[in-house]
Amino acid sequence: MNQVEILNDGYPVGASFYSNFLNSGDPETRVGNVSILDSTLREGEQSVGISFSKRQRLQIAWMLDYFGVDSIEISPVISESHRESLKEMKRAGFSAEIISHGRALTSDIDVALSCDVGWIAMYHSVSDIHLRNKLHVSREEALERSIEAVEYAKRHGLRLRFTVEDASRANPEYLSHFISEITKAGADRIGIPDTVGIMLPEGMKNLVKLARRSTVAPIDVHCHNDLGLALANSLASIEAGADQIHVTIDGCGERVGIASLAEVTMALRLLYGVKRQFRYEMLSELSSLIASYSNSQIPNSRPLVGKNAYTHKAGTHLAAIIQNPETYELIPPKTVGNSRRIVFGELSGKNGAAFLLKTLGLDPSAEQSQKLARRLKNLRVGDLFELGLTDEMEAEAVRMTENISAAAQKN
Ligand code: HCA
Ligand code: CU
Repeated sequence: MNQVEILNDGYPVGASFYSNFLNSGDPETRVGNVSILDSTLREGEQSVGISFSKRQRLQIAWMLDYFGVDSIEISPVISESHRESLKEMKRAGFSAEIISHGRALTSDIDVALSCDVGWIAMYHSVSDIHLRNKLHVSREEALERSIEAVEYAKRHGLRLRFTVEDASRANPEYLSHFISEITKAGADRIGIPDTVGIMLPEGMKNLVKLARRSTVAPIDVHCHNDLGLALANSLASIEAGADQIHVTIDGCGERVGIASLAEVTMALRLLYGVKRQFRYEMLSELSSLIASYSNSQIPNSRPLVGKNAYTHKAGTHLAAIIQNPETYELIPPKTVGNSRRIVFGELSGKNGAAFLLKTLGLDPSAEQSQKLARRLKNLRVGDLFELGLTDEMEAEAVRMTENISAAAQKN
């Protein structure tokens, strides 16, 4: 199976063979129909260093819609500029649903109504730590005012997601009761956030199952990345029956953010065989766009879209990569709009050295390549330089390795 076939038709051997989930066929699972809500314009704007202009918001929304996300979330409560952005997004006629985010307060619902939206998201904390230290209300009051807010929104003809903020730290019995009462009051979806990123994947599954038992409404999950588990927790959630995953471009958001659009959509595709028509090749561009709008750099080590995601260095890797990139790549870089690079230096080895000389216009013998490799190693200069590979250079590399191995066989 080549790299493209993996993407189109099947799973990499390891994932399909070892995943219990794929073998178990859990009937509760909605993995195949999972949808994606992008919150770059809401959660993402809560990142340190991000403050989008109206023009930037609209461009991001256009691109997300074209990429193929199901919903795009924005909060009109923040400012007049956000309200105008929301209205422009509505006028643009996207395929993605526009979700207006706010608190479970009639004043926030009124703002959404003034923007003429069909779908809103409202949130209210449910953990004791939030109720006591942030909102200063009892559990009963919290439920009462949440029900009132839901009923108010329903009376005004809105469809709504109710997010039980800090669900992962709430009392489970109270949480279950809260979700079922909110559903009875008319909530159309329930959002389960891991607000402080405290969950393990197994725990997240149990949390989603508890929510599933408490409501018939579809379930969203929103996993924060404080321990680096946002992706794992999001995937675990859909295995347990969640319907929609919240993401942002590059995982931006409050503190260290939430699950990333690139990682979630690619994992769904590669590890779960979810067949969605996302334009994965836009992922690197989306990532660069956010970096430039926030005056920051994409970390080189970012999975899939970072500069190092397809950069190969060790001689053994270079030798294999120039014969067939599948040896050390999960998917071809072009799939996500990234590109392949090679680092030359003391670890290059003879194949790397041969490739370097060839690239510089020489036609090295196996011995010359060997010499250069030895010299690079002895110089102890570390990485000498990095080269981005074009298609022609890769084709050349393949021809060259064929020549080298033919010559080696003759000797
Ligand atoms: C917030 C909290 C929230 C809400 C999530 C949601 C969280 O910053 O408003 O509405 O889906 O992480 O709990 O982002
Ligand atoms: Cu959040």
